[in-house]
Amino acid sequence: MTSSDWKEKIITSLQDAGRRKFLNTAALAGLAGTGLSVGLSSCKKPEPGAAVSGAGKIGATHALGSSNVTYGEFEVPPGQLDQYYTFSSGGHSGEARVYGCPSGRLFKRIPIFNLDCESGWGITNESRAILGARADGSLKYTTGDTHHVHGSYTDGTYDGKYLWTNDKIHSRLARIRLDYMVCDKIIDIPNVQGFHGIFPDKRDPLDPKINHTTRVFCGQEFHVPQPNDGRDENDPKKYYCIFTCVDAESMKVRWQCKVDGNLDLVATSYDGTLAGSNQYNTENGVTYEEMMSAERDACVLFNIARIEAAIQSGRHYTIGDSKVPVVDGTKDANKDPKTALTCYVPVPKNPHGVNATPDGKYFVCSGKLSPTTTVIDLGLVHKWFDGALKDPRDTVVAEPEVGLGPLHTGFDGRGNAYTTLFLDSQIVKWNIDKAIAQFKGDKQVDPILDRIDVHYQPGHGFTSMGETREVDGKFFISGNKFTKDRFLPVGPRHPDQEQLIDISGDKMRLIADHSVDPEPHDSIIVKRDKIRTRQINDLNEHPLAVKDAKDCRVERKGKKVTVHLTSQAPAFGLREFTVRQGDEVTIILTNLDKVEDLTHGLAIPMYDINFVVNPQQTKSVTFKADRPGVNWVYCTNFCHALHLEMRSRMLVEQA
Ligand code: K7E
Ligand code: CUA
Ligand code: CA
Repeated sequence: MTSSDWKEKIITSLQDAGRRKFLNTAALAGLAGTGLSVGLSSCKKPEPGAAVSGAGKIGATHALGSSNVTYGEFEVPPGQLDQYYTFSSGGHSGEARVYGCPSGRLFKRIPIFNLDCESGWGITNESRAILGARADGSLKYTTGDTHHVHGSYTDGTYDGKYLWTNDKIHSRLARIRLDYMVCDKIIDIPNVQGFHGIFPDKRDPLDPKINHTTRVFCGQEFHVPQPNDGRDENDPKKYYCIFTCVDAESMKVRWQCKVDGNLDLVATSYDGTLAGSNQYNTENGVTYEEMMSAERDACVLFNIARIEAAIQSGRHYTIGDSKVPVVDGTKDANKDPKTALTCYVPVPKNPHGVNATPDGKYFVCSGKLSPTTTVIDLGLVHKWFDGALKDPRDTVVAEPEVGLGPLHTGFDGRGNAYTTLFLDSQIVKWNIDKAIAQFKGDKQVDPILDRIDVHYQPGHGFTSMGETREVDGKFFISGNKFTKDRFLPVGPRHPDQEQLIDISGDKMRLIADHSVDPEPHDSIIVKRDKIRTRQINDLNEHPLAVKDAKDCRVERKGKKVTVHLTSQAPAFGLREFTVRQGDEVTIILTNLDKVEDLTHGLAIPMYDINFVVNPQQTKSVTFKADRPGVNWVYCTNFCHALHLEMRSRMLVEQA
């Protein structure tokens, strides 16, 4: 198909969807011209008199779009709990977030790659050890860009143990332990720039007894020379991308696989045998014009067992200083399907998003610059790897036209898929079997079942339990990138929005507008009974815990001073302590309170120290006492009727 054919197709679908003319004209201009301006200035204004948000009034019936929606049935009244957790990435805030679903209430922000003075993340020694320091003691990085959060699996569903998320900026993988909902590990992924897609495996392809996550796969979006040490800078044809496998438990990088083109999102099969990644830059372009020059890009599939066998047999190399074994997954090195490590399935055009259907059969890749989604049959992919199928393209079993700018797809477990349409500002519901029948030649069948407007420009879309075998088909959340008129204005920077859609019936129903901080990308909606948190820390988990108020003391070794301190409402274990100007002071604070939710804080004026300790938790900070004088060390977290009185004096003596 030539590029003018594509424009033709787009124009046709524009005419089909004539009611969004303004948007679509802008989109068309964007696609035909500069590309990057697509749809951005084209958000629809609501009809005069239409309810802008139906979420505010309990039980009231609002006209939302064309359908009458009663929000009351989804209201979570005071004192009631949500049915689901939504775990969300925080984009360039560098954090992750925990919401309730369907309420949309924000429960927690989990600091990861960012600094957070509420918890003391990036301030305490414990969090700094996780974040990683340079030789001079400063933090290695203080920014991050989290795009995707995914949970650990047992038996094809969430086991509530871990979440993983990526830092696209600095190519780091972070793990969150879900019992405390805190980040417990961050690692650097070597040889990689623009680490974007991420997905845990769902079982082991080699050992049938291992039915839980043991690997996390990571995709590289930006191609670079390898090693990236100044060589081949002006020769983009010699830039490559790398697919990385990390051990889920040890968080060590196990292996890497070099690929042609780039990697964007990542999906894994339910049987553990395959991982896949959509590629929008098979052109190896360095400008967006180059990156969108080909009619088709690809979804590359990784044969995990073969890659690990190749590593075992020593068919690998290393890059630069990195000791990680790398195998060659490029096309040239994998011409024979029977030994190939990778299979490149052609997919139109600059695809985005690859999602595994919960029946385990397919990967669905969204076309982005093509108005289509591509359904890849994983059984046929194995046939190709067996040598029984000649052309990788023969693994494609459907390619329905869904609308403009398809990005991500969620599933309901009833055979239907829900794809976000960035340019159309819609969610489209389509049936996978019908799409397959249509692709086979049945002209009577229309796979498109329903469309609903969202406000506006959705990116990620995901369903409740939708990435598990326990998919329940109740809710879809549309992660919208633009809001404009949907909320009270807060200045030029608008909040983003996650719109909640009821997908339990034939027709989708928009049931709530939830504002969210910029900029969530991906989320997962997890049944609440999958998550079992601990409400009190274990006093023994910190080796330096101050286990008794009687153990509070100041210890000096030369210029290094350690203050062993406890907190117990409404007092710190030491009412005052004295150090000398020039001392390097470490304060170790254990919260001896055992009452759930009885958190204390510790802040020191002029020393940039601020953190909290939860019941039975210990944290520490180290700083230089460089100015003489009185410093009121105070509790920052309202803990007691005498909270304001909960203070200690740090006396810094003149040197
Ligand atoms: Cu998951 Cu936003 Cu990084 Cu698609 S990406 S929208
Ligand atoms: Cu302790 Cu406020
Ligand atoms: Ca491309």
